[in-house]
Amino acid sequence: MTKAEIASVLNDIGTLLELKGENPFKIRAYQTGARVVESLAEEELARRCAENSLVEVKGIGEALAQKISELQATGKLGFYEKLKASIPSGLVDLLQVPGVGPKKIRALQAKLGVDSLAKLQAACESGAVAALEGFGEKSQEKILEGIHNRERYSKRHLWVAAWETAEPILAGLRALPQVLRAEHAGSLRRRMETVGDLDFLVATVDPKPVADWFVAQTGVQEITARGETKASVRLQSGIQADLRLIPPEQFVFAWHHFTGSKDHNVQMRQRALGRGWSMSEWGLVPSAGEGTAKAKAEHAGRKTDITNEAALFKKLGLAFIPPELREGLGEIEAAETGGLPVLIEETDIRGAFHNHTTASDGHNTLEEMTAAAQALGWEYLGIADHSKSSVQARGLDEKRLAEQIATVRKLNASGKFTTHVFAGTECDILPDGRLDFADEVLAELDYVVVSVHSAFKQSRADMTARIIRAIENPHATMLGHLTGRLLLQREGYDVEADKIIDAAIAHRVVVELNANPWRLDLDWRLWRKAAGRGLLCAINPDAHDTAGLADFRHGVGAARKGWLTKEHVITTRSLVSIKRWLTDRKTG
Ligand code: DGT
Ligand code: CA
Ligand code: CA
Ligand code: ZN
Repeated sequence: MTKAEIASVLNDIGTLLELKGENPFKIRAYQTGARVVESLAEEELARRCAENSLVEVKGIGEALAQKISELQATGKLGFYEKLKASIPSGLVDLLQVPGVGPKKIRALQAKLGVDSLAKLQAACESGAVAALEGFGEKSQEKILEGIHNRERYSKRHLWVAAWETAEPILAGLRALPQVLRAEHAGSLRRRMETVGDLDFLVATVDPKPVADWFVAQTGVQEITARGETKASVRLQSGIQADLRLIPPEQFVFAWHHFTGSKDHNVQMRQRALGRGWSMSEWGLVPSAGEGTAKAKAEHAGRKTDITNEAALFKKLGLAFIPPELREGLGEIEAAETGGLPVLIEETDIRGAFHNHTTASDGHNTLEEMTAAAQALGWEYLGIADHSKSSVQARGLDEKRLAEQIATVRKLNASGKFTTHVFAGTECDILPDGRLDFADEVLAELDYVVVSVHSAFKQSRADMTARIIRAIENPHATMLGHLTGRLLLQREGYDVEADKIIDAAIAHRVVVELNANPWRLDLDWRLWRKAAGRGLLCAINPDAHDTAGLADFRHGVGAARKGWLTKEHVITTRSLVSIKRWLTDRKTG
């Protein structure tokens, strides 16, 4: 097991022990153990397990050392399995409701007999939870909302998870001899931040063996539909996948149709009708005369001059519309008048500003992160570790920050890497809108990302005023994850994004597009208008390890969906230009 996996098991054990009401010292020992394991280098962990020298590490006792070694060597732990088996699974499910921790679960079980989500929901609906000591109306409402969100969330999947499931299936389809062409469609192709189900399209004249393969592939849990031209399965990961088998000459029409979105399709059909065509997944047929059914029959199977999507759009007087833009949000009008943006590409990115190191809650050192940035071909890497108020993330105080700045300057001077490192901070926005560091401390940095990490429950007006106050600080360069949302886990805090965007434009503060696939914050839906008004974007991976830097790609996907061009995104600028911009901002 990797150290991250071991740490996660130790944390789980802590939570389960808490659920059982075990001794707090014992619980804390596992939580501490998890943190210690996280902080070790992967090699050191392996070596100490092999040498039996884990006990020498501060925070790891005899019993814990033995368990860590067992996990490291075998990937299993008997103690953990027994512990899990000793607790009803319904009780463990309750942990997924936001705001419901082990302590509350114990109270709910003891006083109301709640041991499942269904019982918790019923207890909330009857008002019994509100009447419990330590709960109240507000908390009951929040729990109910959490249960409802959980149902809503569980129906969708994070884009990256869907992509990782879909890629090998697509490769498998493409390897079949009967498959002339295989493609993704649906929300995955449109790069929605979450995906309901996977849609695969195959061009073939021999559909049966392809469908046979699809429903028999490893990972299929259940076949939900099986026909001549269509098959649907539920995969073990819980995601559903549709396969559609299309005659080659209709492939382009089907691909366009099943890419969607529905709104885009409706508008395309209207446009086609206005030009005398009836458009469907089968093709384009003349809409005038005897009726479409007859025309359809005549045209079915007939060769067409439309063999790619660009030709299909052209037939309707449109420029090619990239899939990310097909949401029925004005892309057709833009495609008619030459107004489509030249969307930003992954290769345009030259650096990023919001990244962490082992100095705070990152898992790789400054040098490791810089080497990884260099491997990506980046001209610069911004390091923005947490500030002192983010205690749980081991935020830096003034002294450690000063040391880090000196280390960064030295690293740049050493010429060890071609990638330049900018010294920054991810400075907490305190509940009243002040920043976590004094002005003279912030002045020493190359740039400052300001983010909210506390007091999420403030009112809309308070949260908006708080963030605007932070933006007004002359040292603020960039605003981190504007809403704080975690997709499928937590709604963003309640803010007036428009007002914040206005303030950012007025104060020349960049707003980040946080590229962590759980965040993608600020949302793509808000970028087009904001950028049109002059807001600058920074695509920031918010990397906590070297692999996390590659998340910038998710940011580029979201930026494309938000109609952003290279010019809207400062992290496409060269090092020279960024340096000039930062200096200019500080002095002007
Ligand atoms: P999802 O799966 O919920 O993330 O979203 P999609 O967009 O992948 O939706 P899905 O899988 O139900 O259908 C794939 C595409 O097929 C959809 O984007 C557009 C097209 N489509 C499906 N149903 C309809 C419909 O009733 N009318 C029109 N015009 N298009 C449809
Ligand atoms: Ca879909
Ligand atoms: Ca579907
Ligand atoms: Zn952050």
